[in-house]
Amino acid sequence: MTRVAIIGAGPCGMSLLQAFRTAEKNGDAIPEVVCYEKQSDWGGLWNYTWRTGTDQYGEPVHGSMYRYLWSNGPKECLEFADYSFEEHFGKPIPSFPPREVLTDYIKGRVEASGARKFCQFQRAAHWVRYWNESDNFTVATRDLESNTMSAETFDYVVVSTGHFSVPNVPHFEGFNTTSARVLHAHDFRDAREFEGMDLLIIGTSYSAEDIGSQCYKYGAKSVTISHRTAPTGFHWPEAFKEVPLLTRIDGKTAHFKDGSSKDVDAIILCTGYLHHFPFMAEELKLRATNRMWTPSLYQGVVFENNPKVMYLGMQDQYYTFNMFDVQAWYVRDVIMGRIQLPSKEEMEADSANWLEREAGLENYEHEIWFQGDYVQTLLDQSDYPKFDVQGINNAFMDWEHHKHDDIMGYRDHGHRSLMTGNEQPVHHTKWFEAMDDSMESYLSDKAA
Ligand code: FAD
Ligand code: NA7
Repeated sequence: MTRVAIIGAGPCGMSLLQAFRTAEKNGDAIPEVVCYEKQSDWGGLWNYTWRTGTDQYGEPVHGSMYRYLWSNGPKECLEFADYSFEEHFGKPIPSFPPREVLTDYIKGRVEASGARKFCQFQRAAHWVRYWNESDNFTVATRDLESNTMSAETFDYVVVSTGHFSVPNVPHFEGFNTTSARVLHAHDFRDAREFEGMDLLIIGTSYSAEDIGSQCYKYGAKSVTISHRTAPTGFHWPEAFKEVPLLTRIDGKTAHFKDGSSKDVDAIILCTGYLHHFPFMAEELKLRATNRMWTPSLYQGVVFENNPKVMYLGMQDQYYTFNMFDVQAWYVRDVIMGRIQLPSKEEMEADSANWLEREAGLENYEHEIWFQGDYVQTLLDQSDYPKFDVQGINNAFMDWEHHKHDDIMGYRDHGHRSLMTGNEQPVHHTKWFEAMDDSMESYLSDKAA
């Protein structure tokens, strides 16, 4: 029997588990599926942990999520086509749920389908190697509780370990001597730590805008955002300032490229993450950066150098959970022989077309339509329930416009579900004033 190893049970791994389980429930003969997850539960980054650094078993802590995280895009853009929010919560709910609510949703689907039986938790993949002669893989894992290694043989390996966990940590002059607290976004947990402080953020992407906004919401005195390429351009409140790149820090005084300076109490490096797969043998390792098209992955998922290795969710993400689903359904169908892969040359030629298109993307609108086209391409190839990709692209456009109009208020809008067609309500409390991020508060119709 064909054996499939899935490494990581975050949203991508869960999508693939759901894909196999759906086929199984339809009466199809599925391969033997084993999913190794190093945490004690599925959910990936969405499982909040206070831990940073290494965990109780000496493994690197995976989590980059922080307390009080609210979805940074409308939930209508990430909704599963086979399991709507309304099905899960029993009613329409507002569009930008806090972490606990989204976690409940993604876990709810796989709990209901019975996919847990495929998973082995607290088991970290440590080594994957391919054998030419037998055309299969050895996957060595460590059981974290008993601290014992074991190895099994598989015909396919799917890597779904994410790429927003291993921080990209640049060095700036003065970091070794400053008394300001210096940390990467990966280790940021509770915004209240920065109450009353002058904060310096390096970077201008999602982590920078969200951590900066959140620290301000929870009482930071000022937020200075330092850019390498270009300022964010959002209409920030007065306590914010955008400055060019940090050149050095003397004591607590940060100096910037334009000659300006600012005294700061803490520096948060929102400088992105590394694609890092230390457990993969050299020739199986994806070498990538966070961009719209990932070179060497046919259809964004199949490793061209060895098409029995697949990587899920490796591109920069506007689309998330439903893109992971269409990727998972595609990968499942390749493994089950329903989709035939072309020759290596044809795969490379197809990727070259996407790469050429990626090179012409000039702004976020282009990127969203590009990713929408990619999602549609995969959607057309499997029996994943069809959904309105253009409608989702348009919801993303509205969301981006709301952000540019009011960065502190974009979460105060409701969007329309593209899966059920229903308008979703506006949350009872404006995001900036909503300090209670519990599921109970979010799902109730009025503030407590
Ligand atoms: P992950 O969620 O990272 O899951 C990977 C899993 O692999 C983890 O469970 C991990 O424990 C496991 N793993 C890793 N290494 C091993 C190993 N060696 N052996 C076994 N298991 C292993 N997306 C949104 O849609 N909306 C948001 O609001 C949003 N906010 C975000 C905020 C932050 C701070 C970050 C970092 C990301 C955010 N994202 C958001 C994007 C996020 O990447 C996706 O939502 C999603 O979590 C990606 O799923 P994944 O399965 O690819 O990776
Ligand atoms: P991103 O989106 O990869 O952005 C990384 C940012 O870091 C980006 O603004 C980069 O600036 C900046 N960067 C990277 N290296 C440096 C150095 N050396 N110096 C200065 N600035 C640097 O990562 P995020 O963490 O924001 O987002 C990742 C996910 O987390 C996302 O899906 C969210 O939902 C949450 P550049 O523009 O390249 O000059």
